[in-house]
Amino acid sequence: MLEQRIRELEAAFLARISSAQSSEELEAARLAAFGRKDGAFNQISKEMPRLEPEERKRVGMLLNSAKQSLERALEARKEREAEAALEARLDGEWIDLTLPASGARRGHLHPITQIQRELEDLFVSLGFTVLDGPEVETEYHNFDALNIPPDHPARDMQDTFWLEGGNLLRTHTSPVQIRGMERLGPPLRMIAPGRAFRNEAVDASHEHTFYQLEGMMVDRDVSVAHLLYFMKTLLTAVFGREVTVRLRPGYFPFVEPGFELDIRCLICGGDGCAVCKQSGWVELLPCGLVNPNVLRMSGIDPEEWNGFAFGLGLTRLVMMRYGIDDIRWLQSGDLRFLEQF
Ligand code: FA5
Repeated sequence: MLEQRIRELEAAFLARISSAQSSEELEAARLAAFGRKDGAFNQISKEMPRLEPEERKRVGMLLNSAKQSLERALEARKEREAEAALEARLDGEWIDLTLPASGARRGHLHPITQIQRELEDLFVSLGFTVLDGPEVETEYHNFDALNIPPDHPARDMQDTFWLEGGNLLRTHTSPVQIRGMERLGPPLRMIAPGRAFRNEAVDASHEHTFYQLEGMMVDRDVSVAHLLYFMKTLLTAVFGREVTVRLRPGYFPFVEPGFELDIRCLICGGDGCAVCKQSGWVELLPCGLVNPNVLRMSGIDPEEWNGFAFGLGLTRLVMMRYGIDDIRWLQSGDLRFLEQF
C-alpha cells in the first residue's frame, strides 16, 4: 500500500516539477512534497513506525530514493531557472557598441569668447578689421610707441610682468594699435581682442590676466562724435537695452583728449557693491582721440590724419552683462559656473 503511494507521489511530483512555470510554482511543489508540517512525504514518514521491521526497511529505502530523485529534479529545474534569468538579464543589458554614445555632455564656448565673437561680428559689419597681436610684447610697442617713454610716470599705471631680455607680457591690447598702423597704414578701422596681463593684486574686479578689446579708427576729420557713436552702438549691441553711461576726462598718454566711459553698475544697480567698489559705476571703456605723437611715431602724418581709439575691458563687460559678482569665477574652470552660459 505505502510503497504504491510512494511511487505515485514520486511520479506526480516529478510531473509537477517538470511542468512548473515559475520559481514560485517550483517552490510550492517543493513545500507540498517536503514541507515539515503538511509535506506529502512527511505524512508517509509518520506512518512508518507502525510497519513491521522488514517492511519498514524496504519502505524506508524506497522513500529515500524517491526523495533523492525529486531533490535532483528540483535542483536541475532551479539551475535552469537561474540560467534563464541570467540570459534574460543579459538580453536586457545588450548594448550595441557601434551606436553613437547617448547623453554625452556637449561643451560650449566660454562666455568671454561668446561676447568677443559677437563684438567681432558687429565691428566687421561696421567695416573694421579684426587684428591679432603677440602677448609677449616689446617695450617699444607696449609703451614707447604709445607715447610712454621710459621714466614716464604713466608706466606706473600698469604694473608690468617683465621678461628676461627686456620684453614683457603686454599690459593692454593697445600695442596692436601700433602694429595695425605699421602694417596697414591709414585709413584704418581695426579692433584687436585679446589677453592682457598685469602684476597686480587680484580681487572681485581685478585679475592678473584679463581680456580687453582694442579699437581704433584713423581717417580724415575723425571727431569725438564718431567715437561716441561707435561706443554707443557697441554698448547697445552687448546689453540689448539702454544703459546709463557717464563720460569723464581720463588721462592716457596715447590719446588727447582722453575719456573714461563708465557704466552704471548692473550688479547693484548703482547702489554700491564689491564689483564697483561701492561707487555705483564701473570703468569699462577708456577712450579718446589718438595723440598726434602716436600717429607720427607710426609713420602717419597727423596734419592729414587723425583718429580715435578705445580699450574696452572685455572681462568686465561680460561680468556686467551676466551679473557676475566676482571676476575670479571667469577663469576658475569651474563647470558649475560655466554650465550656466
Ligand atoms: C588701458 O589699458 C588703455 N590701454 C585703454 C585705452 C585704449 C585708453 C585706447 C585709451 C585709448 P586701463 O588700464 O584703464 O586702460 O584698462 C582698460 C580697461 O581694462 C579697464 O577699464 C578695465 O575694464 C579693464 N581692466 C584693467 N585692469 C584690469 C584687471 N586687472 N582686471 C580686469 N579688467 C581690467
